[in-house]
Amino acid sequence: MTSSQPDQAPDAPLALPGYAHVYSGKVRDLYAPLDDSGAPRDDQLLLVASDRLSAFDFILDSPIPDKGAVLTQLSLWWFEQLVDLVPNHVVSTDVPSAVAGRAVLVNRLKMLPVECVARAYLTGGGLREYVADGQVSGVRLPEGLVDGSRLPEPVFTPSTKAPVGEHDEPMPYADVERELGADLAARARELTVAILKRGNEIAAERGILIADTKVEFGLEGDTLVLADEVLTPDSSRFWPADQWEPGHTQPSFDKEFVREWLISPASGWDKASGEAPPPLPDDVVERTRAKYVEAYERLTGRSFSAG
Ligand code: Q0N
Repeated sequence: MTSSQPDQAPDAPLALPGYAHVYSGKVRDLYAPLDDSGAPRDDQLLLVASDRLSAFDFILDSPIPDKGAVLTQLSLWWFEQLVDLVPNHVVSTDVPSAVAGRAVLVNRLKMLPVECVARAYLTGGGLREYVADGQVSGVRLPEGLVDGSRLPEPVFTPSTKAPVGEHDEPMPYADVERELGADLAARARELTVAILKRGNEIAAERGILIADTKVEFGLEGDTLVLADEVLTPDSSRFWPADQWEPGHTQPSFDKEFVREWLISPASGWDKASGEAPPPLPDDVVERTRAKYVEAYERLTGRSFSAG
């Protein structure tokens, strides 16, 4: 039995012949391909998306079948839609059969020590900053905005990269410039905002709003390269466009049923208790799986088939 703790790393990683496990995050695992002598290569990584789901800062005990594959395929599709804006780290989708569909071989980059976030709509931490002082990440915003309001322009709101189990903290843009230099900081900001704008142009036609997104960049020489996953429900807030109504918390496209059940009396769980949430009922798992598939199919216009 898994013991869920807030944002705890998962149990023993999958053994993949020909690869060495190097790191496990909340929902993704990294491996290094082994060379002919059995040594880990230093130029590539295998990025494996799991079926794990986080809610209320817990990794739930119930995996969502195919979530890792759906998000991997969605990310690959977005990389193609963005390739005229930014190069990406993808090398190949020829991966071990044990992780087929949910893993990507990528170029190993020198990762920027900054979480690059852009917000098109106001909610979460951005809303808290706005309520406190009328600005978000140093950008003054109009008066009268509420939870869910669309911003006049997307805003770059970088954050620190916190270790697993801790929360990312907002990072003043001046600190980003100190870390990266003014030139690289400006390029990362422009690209992050451009990715969110392009994402929303495409998603809007398909009934989804992307409230905000977090992207990760690495360097290949002097070139900024888009890494990790991009514009997925794990890295972004997806909202159903037809239910968008500023003034209250918007329903999450993917996690609505999970959150609704966990806070309902049926779960018997108290969010404030510090206890691990209980396993999800099968129908909540199935309806959540269906939301990931729906997001993929609406956005890409392709049908998702597992395996
Ligand atoms: C990458 N992480 C680990 C340390 C671990 N293309 C890439 N090249 C190099 N590194 C990475 C990628 C990608 N994608 C490394 N995640 C992605 C995450 N960090 C988190 C903080 O602690």
